[in-house]
Amino acid sequence: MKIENIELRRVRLPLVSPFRTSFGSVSEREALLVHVTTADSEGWAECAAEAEPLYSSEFLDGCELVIRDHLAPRLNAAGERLTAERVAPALAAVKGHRMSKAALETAILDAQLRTSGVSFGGYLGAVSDLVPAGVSVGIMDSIDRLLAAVEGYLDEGYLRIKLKIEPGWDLAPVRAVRERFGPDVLLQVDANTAYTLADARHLARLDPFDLLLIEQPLAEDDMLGHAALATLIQTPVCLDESIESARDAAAAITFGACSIINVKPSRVGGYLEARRIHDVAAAHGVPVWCGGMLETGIGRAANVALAGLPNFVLPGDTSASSRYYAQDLTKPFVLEDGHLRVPTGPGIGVEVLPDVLHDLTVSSSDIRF
Ligand code: NPQ
Ligand code: MG
Repeated sequence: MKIENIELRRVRLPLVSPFRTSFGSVSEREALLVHVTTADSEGWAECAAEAEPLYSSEFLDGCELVIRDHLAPRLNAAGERLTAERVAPALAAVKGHRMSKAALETAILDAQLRTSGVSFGGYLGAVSDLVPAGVSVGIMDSIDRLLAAVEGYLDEGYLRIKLKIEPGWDLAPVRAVRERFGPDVLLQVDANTAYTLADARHLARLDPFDLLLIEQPLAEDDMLGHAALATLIQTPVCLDESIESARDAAAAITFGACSIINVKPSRVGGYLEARRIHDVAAAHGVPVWCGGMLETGIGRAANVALAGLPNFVLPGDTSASSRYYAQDLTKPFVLEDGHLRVPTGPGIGVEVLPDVLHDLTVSSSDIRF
C-alpha cells in the first residue's frame, strides 16, 4: 500500500471524573490520533502515551517528534511494498518508542483491513462476539466515596472490579469492598509500581481477601523482585509495565515473575506483538487479559477485538465509553449484560464522528509522503 499522508491530531477529552493512580491524577485525556490516508483507503489509531511520562517513558510531545522525524521517514522509504506486517521490521532500527510504533502500525492495519473488508477481530483471530468488561477504579479521598463508586459500577453490570492502590491506600479499601460486596465479586488491585520488595510482608496482608491478582506491584525493571515476591504472597502476580514484548513475556513466565499478564497493545508496540504475547502465554498455560489506557472509541474498538482471542480468559479494563467520557469520538461502546460487543465491520469497525472530532481537536499537522 502506498501511504499518501499521515495526519497527527491532538485531541482533548474531559473525563467524567478525575482518575487517580499511584503515579498521578488526570481530569482530561489528551490523546494523539494518527490518521493514515492511502490511495483507496484511510486508517485511524491513537497513541496511548500521556502528556507526561509518568506511566512509562513515552509522552505525547515526544511521540509526535519521533513519529515525524524518525518513524514516518522509514515508512516512506519502504514505499509501495509497505503492509501492516512490514511496519515493525521497517521501524526496528529505532529503539523503543513502542507506543508511537503501535499507533502507526495500527492505523496502517486499519487502512489495510478496510481495503480488504476484514475486521480486526477476524484478522487477529477473535473467537468471541462479546467480551466480559471490568472496570478500573481510581484512588479516592475516602472509603465512602470508593464504595459508592464501586456500587455504581456493579449496578451498571461490570463483571470485575480493579482497585488502584498505593502505600496508604491498599488494605483498607480492599477490606471495605470485600466486606460490603461479598466474596463473589471478582476483585483485583493495580499498584503501578508503587511498592518495593521490602513491602512483601505488607502485601501478604492482602492474601485473605482472595484477589484475582495484584498487578505490577514493583518497578517495571524489577523482574527479580517480582519473582521473589511471588513466592512470598498468595495473591497471583500480574505484570503490566514490565512486559514490553513477547520476549519479555517468555522471560517473566520462565522466571516465575508473573502468572498472569495484562496485554496492552500500545505498550508492546502494536496488535501483532500483542497477539504474540497472547500466544506465548497460552503455550505456557498463563492467562491474559486486555488492559486499557483510557482509549477513545478508536483504540477501544481494536482492544475489544483483541480481547476476543481465546486466551483472554479474565475480564479486561475494556470498559464502556461512559466509564471515562460523556462524549466519545465514536459511537459509544455500551455494556450489554456486562459485556462489550466485538465490532464486525472492516478494520476497527467504528467511525470517527466528524463534528466531535472537530470540537475536541487541539492541533493537527500533516506528514506528506
Ligand atoms: C493501568 N490503566 O492498567 C492503566 C494505567 C493508566 C485503566 O488502570 C491517562 C492515560 C491516564 C493513560 C491512567 C487503567 C492513565 C493512563 C492510568 C493509564 O495501569
Ligand atoms: Mg496496570
